[in-house]
Amino acid sequence: MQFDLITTDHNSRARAGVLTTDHGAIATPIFMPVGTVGSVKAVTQEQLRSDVQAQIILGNTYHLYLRPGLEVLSAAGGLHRFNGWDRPLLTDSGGYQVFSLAANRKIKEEGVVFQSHIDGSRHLFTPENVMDIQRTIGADIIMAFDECPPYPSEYRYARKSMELTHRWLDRCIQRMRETQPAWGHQQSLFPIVQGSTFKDLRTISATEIAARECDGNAIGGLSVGEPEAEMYDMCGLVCDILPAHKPRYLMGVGTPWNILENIALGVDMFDCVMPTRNGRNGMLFTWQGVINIKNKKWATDFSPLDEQTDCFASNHYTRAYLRHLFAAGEILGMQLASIHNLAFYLQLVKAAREQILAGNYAAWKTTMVKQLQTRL
Ligand code: PRF
Repeated sequence: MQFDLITTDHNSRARAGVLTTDHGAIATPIFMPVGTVGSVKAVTQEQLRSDVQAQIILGNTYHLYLRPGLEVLSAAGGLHRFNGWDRPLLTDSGGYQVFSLAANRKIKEEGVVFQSHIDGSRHLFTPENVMDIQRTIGADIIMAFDECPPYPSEYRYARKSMELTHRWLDRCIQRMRETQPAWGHQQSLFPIVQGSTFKDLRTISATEIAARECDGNAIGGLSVGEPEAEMYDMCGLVCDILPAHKPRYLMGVGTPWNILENIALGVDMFDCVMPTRNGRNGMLFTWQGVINIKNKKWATDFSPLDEQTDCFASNHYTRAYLRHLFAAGEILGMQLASIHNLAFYLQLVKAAREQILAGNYAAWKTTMVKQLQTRL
């Protein structure tokens, strides 16, 4: 994997770059649609490719391991072959889902024992078997096994948890050295900075993570309920420590304005379920602000979903029609809202990149952050 920095903004820490994997290149900053079980909910691969113009999508180790399971994924030849996505893929390690979804989880030095949220069956995740599982799934970028402490966390707990995440990281790195990619293409391991909302812990964690000299680095444990200002403080502090010549990935963030603010702090990669999950609930993100399409006020609004988002959904359907689909409980409503929101997110980061290249990012961001939060 290779990362080429093209420009760093003069008035912020925003960067434009190109990340190259064996499945193709990714222009950064980038947003990665989430395909938890190997499917971006309600959106086909063709729509992702040509309409949304996704460059990389995410899968989850936790979900894929439980269903369809390694036997099927292995027989398929990895996730790329199984779901037909031939562009770059990233898998999260399960070090977050296991804490948010699984029942009766017990954290030990060895790893985490948990019960499946699907059938209650008992499993053990360790740094080693999570690397092995991600080898089998075959994503281009794979994540270290970490613990994401809840917000708020006590200082002592956050420190112990961070130290455990660092020890687990070294076991992940060791396992990667001992094993080979299963499907012929390279896989890069990204370690994850933790440390909750404590500046000294974030400093220690970012320094430790930077010292491992992996191909890229991630920031975890944010956007878990803390105030936005605290997320930006932590993210800025960590970005200033992580090496400039490696990509930085902020996990599970966020709203359109969160993304623009964190790009200004030096983040290159984002993922979030928000455009798809909120889309399925009737929330549309547009260049003018946020819309609840179920609202009566859209009943006879025959304008496009968003004049400024170029995608099949926005170009061919009106707000009034989409509201009707939601009111009638039609499945097409969820599909169109998901496609529109994802296309908007991808066009937003593309515009951010163009502004960085033009040297105008900081001023543009200030205007956009305000506009995007408008409730229409
Ligand atoms: N760790 C992992 N995945 C994540 C997170 C984390 O801390 C977050 C936190 N926002 C989202 N996804 N492994």
